[in-house]
Amino acid sequence: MGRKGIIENFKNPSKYKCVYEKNDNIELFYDDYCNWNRINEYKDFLFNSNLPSIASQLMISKKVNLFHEHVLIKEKGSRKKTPWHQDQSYYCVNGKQNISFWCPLDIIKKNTCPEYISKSHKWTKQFLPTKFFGNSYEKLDSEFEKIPDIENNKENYTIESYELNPGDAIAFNFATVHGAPENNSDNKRRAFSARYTGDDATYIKRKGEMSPPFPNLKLKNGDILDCETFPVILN
Ligand SMILES: O=C(O)CCC(=O)C(=O)O
Repeated sequence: MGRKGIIENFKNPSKYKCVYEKNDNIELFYDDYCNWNRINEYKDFLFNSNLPSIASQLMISKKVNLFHEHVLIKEKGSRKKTPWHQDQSYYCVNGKQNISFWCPLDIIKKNTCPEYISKSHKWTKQFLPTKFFGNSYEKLDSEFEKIPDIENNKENYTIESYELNPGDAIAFNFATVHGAPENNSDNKRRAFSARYTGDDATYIKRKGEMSPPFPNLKLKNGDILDCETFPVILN
């Protein structure tokens, strides 16, 4: 992944761009998603890099659908931690064959790297979505439970994080519980998250708020995902 796409993205962000932290009007932590169809560099990386084939191997899935991309930027001086959360409860996807690749565009030291609770995707727990900042989501799904206070009880969990270079990636399941520290480095911390689903993925309309919302989807609960929004890349 190059940096050109990210520059193009934030020169002309989508309606989904969110700013979580500002200082003197300078944006420090912000994100955007679902722009692959208009940013050629994103599309090329998501479709034509070796990620779909790695996704197929790691998910043990013949089929690979693109789910979406998500770009998260913490500028130098960003002091916000990304709260502990589990992606799947925000997503309109059921199933276990799915994967996110967190791909940094900058050198990442351990104290700036996202943190993952080892094997938490096997807990078979579904946690209420956590808003990155501000109040919690208003419409809550009663099937989900509140996420425990991990930040203040880290000693109770096996937490993994890594030193990374641009070109490396962390692969994790949509059910993996994760968060990220503030940007403790002297550089930007830009990350491109590439998300794919596999053979067992089906559509689910969550009872609570979903992110991304995919407002134009025509799928019904239980449908396979294959459609223009979630194109099949490998089969
Ligand atoms: O980059 C971050 O701060 C959080 C990343 C994340 O939550 C994700 O990629 O799912």
